Amino acid sequence: MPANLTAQYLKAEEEYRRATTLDEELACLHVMLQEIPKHKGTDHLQAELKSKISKLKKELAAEKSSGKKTRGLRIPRQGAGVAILLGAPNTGKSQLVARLTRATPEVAPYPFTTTVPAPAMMPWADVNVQLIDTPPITADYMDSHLHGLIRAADLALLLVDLESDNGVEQCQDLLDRLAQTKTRLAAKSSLDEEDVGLSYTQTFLVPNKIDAPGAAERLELLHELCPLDFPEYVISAEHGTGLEALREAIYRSLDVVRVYSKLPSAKEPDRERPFTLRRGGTLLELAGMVHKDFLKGLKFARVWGSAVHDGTQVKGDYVLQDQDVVELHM
Ligand SMILES: Nc1nc2c(ncn2[C@@H]2O[C@H](COP(=O)(O)OP(=O)(O)OP(=O)(O)O)[C@@H](O)[C@H]2O)c(=O)[nH]1
Ligand SMILES: [Mg+2]
Repeated sequence: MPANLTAQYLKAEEEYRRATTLDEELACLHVMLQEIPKHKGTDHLQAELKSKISKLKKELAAEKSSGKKTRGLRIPRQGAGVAILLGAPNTGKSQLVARLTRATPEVAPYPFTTTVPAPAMMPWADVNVQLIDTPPITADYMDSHLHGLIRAADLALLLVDLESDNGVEQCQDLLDRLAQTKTRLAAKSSLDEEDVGLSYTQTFLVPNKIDAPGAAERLELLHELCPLDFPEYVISAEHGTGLEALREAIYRSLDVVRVYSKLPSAKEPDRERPFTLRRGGTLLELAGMVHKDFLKGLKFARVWGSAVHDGTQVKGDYVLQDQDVVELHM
């Protein structure tokens, strides 16, 4: 039965997916439990939420008493959003990170070169997107930190090796491996309506090494043997083919808007460092990002942008548009 979840519930659910601390997770779960429509169709989900909350509370208590983090690696979110690279050994994950960012991860023709997940920043126009390079996933190996990182990512890039005859099989192995867990890949991000532990992360299929002999035939084979409904970006990380289209698509997938803040005394906004908000984000959310005092004391803002006349006064519920210039007033 469809649960008819409210907008507030879905927002909390999205924040839950992105939470980077146990406290944040707990706060989101509380909102979800409060917001969930209370009827028969959601009994199961309500019970799930309650058991998650009690588990988290125990975990938090354990952290406090031991002074140690119980969860593994958490990479702090930076930039407009996070894309995690996934793939079998040698698919070119590190090569792609090296191409799209200034990072210099080790790239080598043998498997298991990368041993720990590592973040790097990918520039796009005037913003940055965090990319996470990862150790490979095989039929019998998956780094235990990856579940949390995949779940918290806005996007996964699933790389496939078009140079190797095993590329398609290895891709299938990876998907099978994830299918045994509660961290899965999908065309769109969501949490399962029945089981809040089960999360789906929006994924692009990224067949790599299209420059290699026989790559086009292997790509066809991939489509035949492993049909996926993910958007596809065929690339050569080494030669640079398709990388700018991929870079742009990664940014677009985040569905954020850029907003430039301006001091009332200044003629021009700070163009160097836009704030990024999820599309649909309001002035009040921006105010909270700029400073918590603005969140409390915001009277109005003046906006220069595509949706309003220059300098229009708006209130906290104004929905920000890409490239708006905003002058906050307390
Ligand atoms: N021909 C070709 N080779 C590539 C391409 N991208 C990467 N390679 C080569 O593939 C090999 C593996 O690249 P890596 O970037 O180390 O692969 P990885 O997925 O990070 O590997 P692990 O860290 O072991 O999981 C290296 O020898 C790269 O030079 C490409 O577009 N074309
Ligand atoms: Mg690597």
